[in-house]
Amino acid sequence: MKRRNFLVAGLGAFFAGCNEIGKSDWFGKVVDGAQGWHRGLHRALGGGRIPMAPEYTRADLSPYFRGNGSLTVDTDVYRAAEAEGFANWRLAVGGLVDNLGELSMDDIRALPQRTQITRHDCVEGWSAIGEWTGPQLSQILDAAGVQPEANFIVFRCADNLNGADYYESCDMDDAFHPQTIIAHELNGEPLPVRNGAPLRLRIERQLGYKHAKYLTGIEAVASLDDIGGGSGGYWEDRGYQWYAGI
Ligand SMILES: Nc1nc2c(c(=O)[nH]1)N[C@H]1C(S)=C(S)[C@@H](COP(=O)(O)O)O[C@H]1N2
Ligand SMILES: [Mo]
Repeated sequence: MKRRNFLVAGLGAFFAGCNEIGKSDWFGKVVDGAQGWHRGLHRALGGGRIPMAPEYTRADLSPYFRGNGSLTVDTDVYRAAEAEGFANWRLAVGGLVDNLGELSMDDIRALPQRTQITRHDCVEGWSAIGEWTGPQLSQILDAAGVQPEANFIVFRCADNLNGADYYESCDMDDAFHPQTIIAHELNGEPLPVRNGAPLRLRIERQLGYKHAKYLTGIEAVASLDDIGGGSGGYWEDRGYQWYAGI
């Protein structure tokens, strides 16, 4: 069965909207019209200020953003994808959503983009400041239509460490947080392989291991019990905290 590409329809509305009522009007309608989780989050926060991670300036950028953990993906599929510049990479969107689908790299780049300069803190004792660009995860989740039973978003990765697939997860507050983005650029360039090419999560209020690299899919789920080792992430299954707040 061919999966419906829900975002193409969404973007069609976007471009039609530009002609008819102007881009900002359309965007305003989408924001006003946010349903379900998105609206719930704003209600839960009382419409007040959302706690944000600090952002920095270009003068603060680390000269080199090192890689950590997996530095590439040791599979033929990944090597072939790298050889073609990740032109045919797909991000699957599934689980408890109304519109299952797959986003192409063009779909990801066609969404409204957010750029943020943030500090990455790894529990191994190093930090680096980088400029990340990509669509907010909330844009993708709103297009997908997260069902009310969903409590978490799971992030699937292409790499396998010592026999276990790397994965991560977060709650809906972080999933819909404005600084949670699916990054495809670091410092204005496509993501280097060591930093998770072609797509990686940035979830700025949490520690380094939450920032899943080599993303292949996102899934809305009710419970984390049946995923991986049941603790919500590769490192969590090995004893690290699930909520890794900075
Ligand atoms: N898929 C995947 N994501 C991952 C890792 C990994 O090994 N595989 N390592 C994590 C850890 S511990 C850190 S500190 C950051 C490192 O990101 P960087 O390689 O861009 O420095 O990625 C995180 N995300
Ligand atoms: Mo880390």
